[in-house]
Amino acid sequence: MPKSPERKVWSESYSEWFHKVIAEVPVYDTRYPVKGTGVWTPFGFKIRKGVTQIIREELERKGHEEVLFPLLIPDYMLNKESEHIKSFEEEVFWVTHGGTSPLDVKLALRPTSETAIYPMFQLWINAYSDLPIKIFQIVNIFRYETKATRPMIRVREVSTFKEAHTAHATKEEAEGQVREGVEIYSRIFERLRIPFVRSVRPDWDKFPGAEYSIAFDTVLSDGKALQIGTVHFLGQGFAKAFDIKYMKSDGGYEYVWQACYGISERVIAALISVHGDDQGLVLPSEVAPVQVAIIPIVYKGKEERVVKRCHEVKDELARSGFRTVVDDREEVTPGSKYFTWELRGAPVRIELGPRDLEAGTAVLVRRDTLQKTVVKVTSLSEEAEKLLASIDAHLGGREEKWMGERISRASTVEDVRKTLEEKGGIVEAPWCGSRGCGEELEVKLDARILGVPYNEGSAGEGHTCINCDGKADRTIRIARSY
Ligand code: P5A
Ligand code: ZN
Repeated sequence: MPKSPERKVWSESYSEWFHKVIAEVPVYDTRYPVKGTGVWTPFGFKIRKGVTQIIREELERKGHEEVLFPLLIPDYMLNKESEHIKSFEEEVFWVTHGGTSPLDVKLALRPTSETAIYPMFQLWINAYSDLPIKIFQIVNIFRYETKATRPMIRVREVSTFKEAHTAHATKEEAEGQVREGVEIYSRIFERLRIPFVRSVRPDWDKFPGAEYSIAFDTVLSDGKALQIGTVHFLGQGFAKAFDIKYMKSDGGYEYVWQACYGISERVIAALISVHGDDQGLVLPSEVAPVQVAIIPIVYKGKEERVVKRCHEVKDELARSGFRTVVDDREEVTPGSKYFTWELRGAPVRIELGPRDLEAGTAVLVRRDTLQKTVVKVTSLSEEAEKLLASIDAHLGGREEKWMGERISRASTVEDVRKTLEEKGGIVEAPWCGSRGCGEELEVKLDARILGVPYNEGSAGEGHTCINCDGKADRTIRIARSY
């Protein structure tokens, strides 16, 4: 069958594909007997580590410092900010006993850490010189999700929750921090070649306790949107609830201004989903646990000189900084080794046989298009380097284009419905801005309002709201979503 370099041949059964790939590689084992949890396998953990490494680098580059807070939050702390607790109440797991003795103070498993971290901010912040604070942690959190759970995408133990929390002297600075958070996340997704749109969530869907929330959404192969990260402006709400103040130069006190932003293993689910194909994982080079898989073309492990040469090539590539392995399993045919490394998403495969040894050549196969080239064995490092760069560029361009084709415009409710049904993705339409219209649209279309475009002009101007025919002053984004 000719291999298509285009994205997805499996869009009809995306969910099945996803479950199959994460089980077959394997990346993540869903058989652990607690609903909404899963196990990162050795290979899955390596992908996860590549992703968390990128997250750390991008946050640290902008002055965030890593910390580690306790998992347990006393009930009186969790309850301090009223909007926050109202919304999380039904999602909290509680620890009520130590052995057989009931605890005096019930302890929550953190559903997110505002209420764990901010009481400590209250202790750490006294003077203007204590600000700003910019910290993050990568931890597990627990949410008793009642919607259908899905591996990595909607779990009850989020095992890879990166949360950043900041405190500032002024509103301007905190809102500047929100913009920086958006830029940091954009960089992270760009490095992972995950396309996204950024929307200001509608008021009724913002993070509980926030003044506004900006969300990143991508579109998966089945046309449904997935929220892969959020940045929140918290204003002074938590600062007032937790009494976080600093002394100003005039001797008076001012509550701090705050921002927070979060990403989870959903990003890893998106990474797998947007790039993968019928052969399995396709990974950008930065996060591929193995970048170059070397396959000796020998049968029944014979031809020792070929295997030896493969190991020499491997050592050479490793010295040049590649993550590489020789698949020298005996009693496994080269064909099934190709299958293994395609499934695991190794960007480049090198095939080396007896004839290559004579000719001083090697065969290079790129994972994204499965195209083969023959190169001189002496220039393998340079060729592999070029190929990785070309694959990364191709993945970026391909996903960007695919996503671009799934952002449509519509001017009537019927248009929106038709687009959602026929090609899915995100539909933009003029909106009057009223909550009533937004909520009616969600019901009528069985879809979610993602919000208005972040940082773009108000393209809805001069049109009429698709729901009420009133004057539209903004664009609304609508999608079926996870
Ligand atoms: C921001 C960090 C917060 O919790 N507090 C600290 C803020 N925001 S959030 O929108 O509620 O979550 C951040 C991101 O985490 C992902 N996420 C999940 N991933 C998998 N399973 C879940 N049950 C789950 N819940 C949230 C989302 O990508 C979200 O944007
Ligand atoms: Zn309206």
